[in-house]
Amino acid sequence: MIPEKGEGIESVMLELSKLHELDTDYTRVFSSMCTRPHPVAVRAHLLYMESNLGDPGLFPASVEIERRLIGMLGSLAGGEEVRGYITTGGTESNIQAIRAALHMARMQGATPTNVVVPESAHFSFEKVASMLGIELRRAKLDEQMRVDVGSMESLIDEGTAAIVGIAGTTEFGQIDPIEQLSQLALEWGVHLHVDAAFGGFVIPFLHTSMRWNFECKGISSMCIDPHKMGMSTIPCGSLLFRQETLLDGLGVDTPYLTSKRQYSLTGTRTGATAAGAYAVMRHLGRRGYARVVGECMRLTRMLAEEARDMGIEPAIEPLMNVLTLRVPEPREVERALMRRGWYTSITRQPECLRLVIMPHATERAVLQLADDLKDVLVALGVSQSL
Ligand code: 0PR
Repeated sequence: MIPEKGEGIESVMLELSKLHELDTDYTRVFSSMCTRPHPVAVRAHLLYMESNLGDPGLFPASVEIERRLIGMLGSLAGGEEVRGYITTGGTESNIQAIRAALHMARMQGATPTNVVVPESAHFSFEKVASMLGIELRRAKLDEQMRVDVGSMESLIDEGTAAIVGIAGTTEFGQIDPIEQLSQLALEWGVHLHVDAAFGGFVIPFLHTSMRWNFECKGISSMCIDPHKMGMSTIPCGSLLFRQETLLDGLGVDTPYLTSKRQYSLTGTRTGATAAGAYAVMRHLGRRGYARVVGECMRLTRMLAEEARDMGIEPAIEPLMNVLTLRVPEPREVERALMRRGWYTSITRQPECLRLVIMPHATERAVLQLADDLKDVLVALGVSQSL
């Protein structure tokens, strides 16, 4: 209830500080794809706290930051000339990418009815389907948890508005065969959207020759989230299009505002997270992110090694900083780890213990987690010989 008589600032802040203690400190969190924002992102965010990109004429500085940020994200995504905007995260980007694809298909005289996604697609695509009134077709995965291109192709028909590839799947950290999907998109003349919400700030810094971005000519749109491995403040995602006409399809007239068209899903939207992402990308640069990703990968491999010493194998050899372990009774193990203060999660199919090794992870935490995992497995009687 809103109080009749207002309270002093200090007393309100005291109440909030106490409440804040309930929030989880990231130290023991291995379940999240977010992390502590980089301090420079926080400073930039605070500086641009008042800005509203929903009324860009009032906030030209934020408009310029967004333009530069899209340019930087585009270069990360292998496309120098991309068009796009800063979203609230992967969910908004996925919704808008498919909306743009539907719009384009209709403009070309088609009657789009479905979108084909890998079975590993993030649950945001369920929202996409229900909001846009289209059918979601799910293509099968191979044993490495990558989408099976044959299965994908078998689901495409004349009603297909778009196909989706995932560069960094939520559950297994797998990368779909984007190059082959790109071929498929070109052959069928359909929109290919690549969801790199998580992988966009990881894959460019791995030693891999895998092609995953706009260098593949069949890709029409991509999303990359600065608020995940980009170490920026929440909520910050991005939607990138190869062609301006796709972005145009999202536009609505905004007659009484300082700009006459708006392309975002939300109306009022902060410029603060764009400033945060811009600041951290400028500050870290490619080398800084390479160091961060390198350390996450070192710890991921260390944890995988520790698990192997316990006789536990990963479901797939980790390509990114997501480790999925084939532990017996994963739900029991997750609960037991929780009782020891560790936040972990479980994959759906197959059920594995899932650990995301984010930039807040330390070697100390990883080794303690490994020790606790060993104890938990012994206590549950699923491993006697440790
Ligand atoms: N695409 C992929 C590949 C994702 O992994 C996610 C989110 C999204 C899209 C949607 O992004 P937004 O949540 O930013 O809209 N993946 C994480 C997940 O669902 C999000 C997350 C992050 C969950 C931090 C928990 C958490 O503590 O697991």
